Amino acid sequence: MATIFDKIIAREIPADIVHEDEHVLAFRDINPQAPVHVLFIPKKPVATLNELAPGDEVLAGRLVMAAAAWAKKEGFAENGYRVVFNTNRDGGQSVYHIHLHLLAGRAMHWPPG
Ligand code: IU
Repeated sequence: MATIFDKIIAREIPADIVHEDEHVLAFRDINPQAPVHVLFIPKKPVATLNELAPGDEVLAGRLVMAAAAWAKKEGFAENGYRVVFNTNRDGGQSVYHIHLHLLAGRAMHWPPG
């Protein structure tokens, strides 16, 4: 099922895009939970981590590597940052198109809420 993230990919609604390549789009979260909060999404729609299938290893790796490269480019690698895939209800997922949250710019807490 199409989500709002498909509309962002199609440029039907605006987003503050910070990275794009053939397979991955990254944009700033509209409700940031840290000074820097960016979502990395695959252009291919996959609802949750549960729907990742054999063959999606590269897709999942691309998200992680795009996030790490962006964090490094923006100068967050040394101090650190957090990446999170919220999954389904208990994970706090609200948009059913997988997205890797990248949070940076402050010390994170553990355990998370
Ligand atoms: P979640 O892990 O599914 O809860 O994360 C969805 C995120 O998408 C959440 O942090 C929202 O603030 C964010 N978001 C957005 O950046 N732009 C939108 O148009 C919508 C949600 I809807």
